[in-house]
Amino acid sequence: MPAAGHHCGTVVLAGRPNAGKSTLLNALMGQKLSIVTPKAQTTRYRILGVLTRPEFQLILQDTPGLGAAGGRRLNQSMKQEAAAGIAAADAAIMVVGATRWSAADEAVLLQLRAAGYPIVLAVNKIDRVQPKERLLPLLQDLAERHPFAAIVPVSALRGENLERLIEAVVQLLPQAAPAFPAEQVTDRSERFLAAEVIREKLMLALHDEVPYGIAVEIERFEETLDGRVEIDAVIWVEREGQRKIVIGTAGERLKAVGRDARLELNDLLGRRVHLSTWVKLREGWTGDDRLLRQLGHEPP
Ligand SMILES: Nc1nc2c(ncn2[C@@H]2O[C@H](COP(=O)(O)OP(=O)(O)OP(=O)(O)O)[C@@H](O)[C@H]2O)c(=O)[nH]1
Ligand SMILES: [Mg+2]
Repeated sequence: MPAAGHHCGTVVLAGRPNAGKSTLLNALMGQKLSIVTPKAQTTRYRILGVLTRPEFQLILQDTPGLGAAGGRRLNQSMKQEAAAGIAAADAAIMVVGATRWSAADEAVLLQLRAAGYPIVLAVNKIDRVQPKERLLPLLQDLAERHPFAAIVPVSALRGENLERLIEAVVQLLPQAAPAFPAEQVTDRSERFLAAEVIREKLMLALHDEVPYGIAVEIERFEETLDGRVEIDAVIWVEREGQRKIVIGTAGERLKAVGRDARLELNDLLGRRVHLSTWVKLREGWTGDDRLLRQLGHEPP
């Protein structure tokens, strides 16, 4: 296909933890690809969403939140994932909350500026601002911080103003032929998405430090002849105490997590899912490069 008039390029979604990057990716795509929880540092991996329309192919890259504290190898790997996502892009959507500019936002902007490409600022969670006039002073303040290519107030949660955001970024993309087949929506496998859905349900069910000490690994992902999918998942925990918490009294918590995950996977995969889970202890895995690599991380 000739590239004339057709735009294609990669736009990284970058921002501090919890700004709403993954919610925005899913909303722009019109389907859930990246997991979302109210807890900071939910996203650990980069994930692409490929939005294809006749005039453009917008390759969106979700990244882990930037500026999280902590020197553990897992955190370093997340930071590296975000940096690699920023390096590989043609432009950025910087996601901030519609409250106030923080030191963490400033750090993200510095990192994006160094990339040297245009930045569109998505001011997210505007559904929380009432009355709407209260946004104006914030938008003025934001406009003075950087010559953003555009500043677009949005609500990823409610799907507000997303077409304007798409228009603003598509303009910035190079003229090029599509990089992905039109029917491809992500670079990630069903196996990866399944592990992430299970991790999301775990993170939602767990509190304090526990969500940060768990990881999910799919050991078996098999389609049966009658069209079901059988999934064996290992839930890694860092400490013996975490195993007990994940399993819960009489196994109740793990059972509920498994049910929630299975229901969502039925929809996601469009097939009946049979899910088996095992909770296993690997002391200090968040600092163990070998297990991190096994889990698809790339510790620096
Ligand atoms: N009210 C409101 N909440 C939102 C909006 N967008 C996201 N959220 C909520 O903000 C929380 C964090 O959303 P995520 O999409 O996981 O944020 P993230 O930036 O991907 O976070 P990390 O992956 O941890 O860096 C979730 O509870 C979302 O439901 C929005 O437009 N309005
Ligand atoms: Mg996220």
